Amino acid sequence: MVTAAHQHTAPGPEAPRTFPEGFLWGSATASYQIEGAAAEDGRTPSIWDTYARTPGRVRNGDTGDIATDHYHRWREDVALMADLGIGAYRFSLAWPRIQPTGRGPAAQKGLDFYRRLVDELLDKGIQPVATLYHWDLPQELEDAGGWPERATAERFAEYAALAADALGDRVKTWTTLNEPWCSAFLGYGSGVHAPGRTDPVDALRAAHHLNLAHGLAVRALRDRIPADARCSVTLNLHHLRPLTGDAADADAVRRIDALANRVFTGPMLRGAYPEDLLKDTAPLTDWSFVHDGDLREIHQPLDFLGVNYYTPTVVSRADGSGTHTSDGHGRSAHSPWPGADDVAFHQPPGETTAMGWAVDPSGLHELLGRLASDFPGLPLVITENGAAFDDYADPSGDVNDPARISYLRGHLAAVHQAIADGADVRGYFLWSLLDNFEWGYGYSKRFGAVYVDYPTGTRIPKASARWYSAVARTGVLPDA
Ligand code: IFM
Repeated sequence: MVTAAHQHTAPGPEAPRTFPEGFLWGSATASYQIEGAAAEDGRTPSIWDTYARTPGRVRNGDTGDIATDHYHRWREDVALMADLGIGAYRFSLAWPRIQPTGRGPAAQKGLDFYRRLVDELLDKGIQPVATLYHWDLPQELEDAGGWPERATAERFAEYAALAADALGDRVKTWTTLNEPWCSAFLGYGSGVHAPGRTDPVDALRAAHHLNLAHGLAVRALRDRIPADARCSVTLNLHHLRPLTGDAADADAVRRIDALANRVFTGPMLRGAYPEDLLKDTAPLTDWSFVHDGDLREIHQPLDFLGVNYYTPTVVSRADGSGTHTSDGHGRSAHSPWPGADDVAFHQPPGETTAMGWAVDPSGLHELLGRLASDFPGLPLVITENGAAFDDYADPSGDVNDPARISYLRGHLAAVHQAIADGADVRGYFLWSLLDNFEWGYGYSKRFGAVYVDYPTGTRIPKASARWYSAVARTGVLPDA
């Protein structure tokens, strides 16, 4: 995916927005959100199974037990992608399916599921892009301490090795972690994600051990996969804006940038934690959980950086009252921002999606520009972008979602502009292929290009799926 020749076409008044030759058009999902079959073929509970079963955690008491039943309908889902002309499929491997206790030998039935899926993708000419971890930590590893414990990173490297041994001959593009910010700060800080713990120091420890897990896993992958295979990580980089031009608000941006973005890009891409992050959090921890040699281990060469973008984040300096305002990730009495209780989060103006997230493609354009200048030479791939809306099937069975088409068009125009400005963006993955389990929101939010009728499992491509299909097939973004 990262070897394509890149010719940039700047959009002029008459120029069609044509993407570079070889640009990869994909769609994305994640194991717990779509697979179902929670107890099949030896799979054990993950932290999300436990969390979803805890009353009050997930809207309507929804769980991933059945989800979209992809574990049984995978062939149909691959056929759907093939019909839509999608060139790449980003999916995640369920750790508790492959290594049910989080340690020891692999479960062949779990691996067989992914072998069959990948073979089918390859057969249909769809490039598989495998993510090792999209939040479904085996519960046994959480019981042993979870991500705040160093041993979890070591277990992750062993799991990465098993996955690479089994699939490395077929999967050429690997991602270690999806959005480690959510795993660390929503999982162990605010508690709105599994495992639902709320300790700011545990959140920072988790962030470090996720960084370490990434580095160790890249090494395990590189030792096993062919030299032309690619390794990456996907981050949900927050595009931050100050509420006002005041210096205090600029400082709020700096602090959240450290906790949201640079806590990962620092060690992974530069080999060091940012000094300001260590200073801001010094009242909470001395970071002695960072051992000698860890940063060298984390700082592995990557073939591209996966970027997930949905909406920008607006911050200001607040009065330090100790509570935090909603930041779009669910409400909690506990902050996901250790040591930043005096930062307030604000709803950006304008149109929103069903998540309440502001629709603002300019944030994506600016984020890509910043990444291109901060990390020159590192190719970028949009590994997630998309929107939830209140979709429904009309009496004729069609699902019309013009707001999603407009969202996608705006964001793809932003990607195109970023490329024209010089950012090396190699691909775009729409989140999501299917409506699915949206974490704490259960099935109440629909992100799919394909509608899922949950009682029957029936799939209905939405109007946006047909629209995206035309873009993917032609590589050209239509004006309307
Ligand atoms: O559904 C999630 C996905 O699992 C991770 N990125 C954001 C999406 C929408 O919230």
